[in-house]
Amino acid sequence: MRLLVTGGAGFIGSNFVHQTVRERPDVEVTVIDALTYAGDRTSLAPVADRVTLVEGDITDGELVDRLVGESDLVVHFAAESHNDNSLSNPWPFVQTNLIGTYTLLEAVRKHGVRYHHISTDEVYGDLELDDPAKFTAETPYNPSSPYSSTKAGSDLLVRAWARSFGIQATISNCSNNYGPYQHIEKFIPRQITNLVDGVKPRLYGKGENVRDWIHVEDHNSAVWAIIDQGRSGETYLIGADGEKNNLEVVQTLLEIFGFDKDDFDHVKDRPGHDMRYAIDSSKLRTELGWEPRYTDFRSGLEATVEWYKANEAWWRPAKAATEAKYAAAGH
Ligand code: NAD
Ligand code: TDX
Repeated sequence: MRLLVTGGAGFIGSNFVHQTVRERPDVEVTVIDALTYAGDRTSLAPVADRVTLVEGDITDGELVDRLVGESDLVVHFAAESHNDNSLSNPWPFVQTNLIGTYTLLEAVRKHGVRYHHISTDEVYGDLELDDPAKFTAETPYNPSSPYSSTKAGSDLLVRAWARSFGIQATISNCSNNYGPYQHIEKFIPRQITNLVDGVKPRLYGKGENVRDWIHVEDHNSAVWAIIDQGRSGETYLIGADGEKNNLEVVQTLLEIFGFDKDDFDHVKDRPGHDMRYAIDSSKLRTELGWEPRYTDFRSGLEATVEWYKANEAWWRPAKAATEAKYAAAGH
């Protein structure tokens, strides 16, 4: 099978490529990635001999048409993915998340190629801390930020292309991922790399916001379950019952590093900050028999800390600029 992975040099996409190469020797992998600040070709170095990396933009219609035409399956990870960036400059989010997805869908339609769309739980907006309901595939869309609204728009394009043009497509909406190769602008790797540098973790607001954490390997095994057995036109929510508030996460990291559990700073909150995400993944579990393997958050986090300690060469070049960006925004 010839597989085209968009955004395969980013966090989740590179882990997906690693997992695919490891577990599916019959799959030929091509990656298209624009290698933005968030993409890093060295994230694919361990599998370089098994993967073709094309440096290119998913809004480039000619290139996308050619690569999709040479594939049997497209898995679309490429996106502008960071909420804070979308608040300072929404334009690249509109460009990549909406126009990029449209460009892929047109090529998929023309060539009759199977398509899987990677999306986020943030399209559903947020929940109250004490809300008994979790997000399901029936929850109405209610995104808060330029990031989540452009992801929501891209999901709706996929649904329309499936219904109106009959493309073979599935969508997955996953909760917050953690694990190796995540850019250090994101919450967990930012705090890990701060702690390595002896800098206190930075908590937005009071730290009461809840995220539903899932290890990236579990996200990607669910994506393969959907590709293998999912029904075309359907949406599957991916989550591993990993709800934690941000304060708990910071305190677990402080404990892992052997520091005092109150040794963190509160910083300016994110405007429009979603309070809580929580995923009901029963459809995926019941229909497709998927189960997460990383069910102990603390040990998953310990392994992630070890990875960042062992791979400083991977993240160090981006650290000063990332922190300068946060300092300018008051975070
Ligand atoms: P990331 O920012 O780490 O990686 C994105 C990749 O896309 C990078 O390699 C970047 O170079 C590439 N890219 C960006 N614009 C491009 C363009 N125009 N053309 C080609 N390549 C381009 O993101 P991530 O955290 O790995 O997220 C991957 C996908 O998963 C996204 O669609 C995101 O919305 C979704 N998602 C992420 C999470 C999470 O917790 N990180 C959770 C649920 C869903
Ligand atoms: O320094 C920080 N301090 C802090 O308290 C940072 C960077 C974040 N936070 C908070 C904000 C959020 O409540 O931590 C939480 C997680 O923040 P992010 O890592 O920025 O993730 P989030 O905004 O929840 O979005 C993530 O999950 C859904 C991904 O970035 C998205 O791509 C995905 O769709």
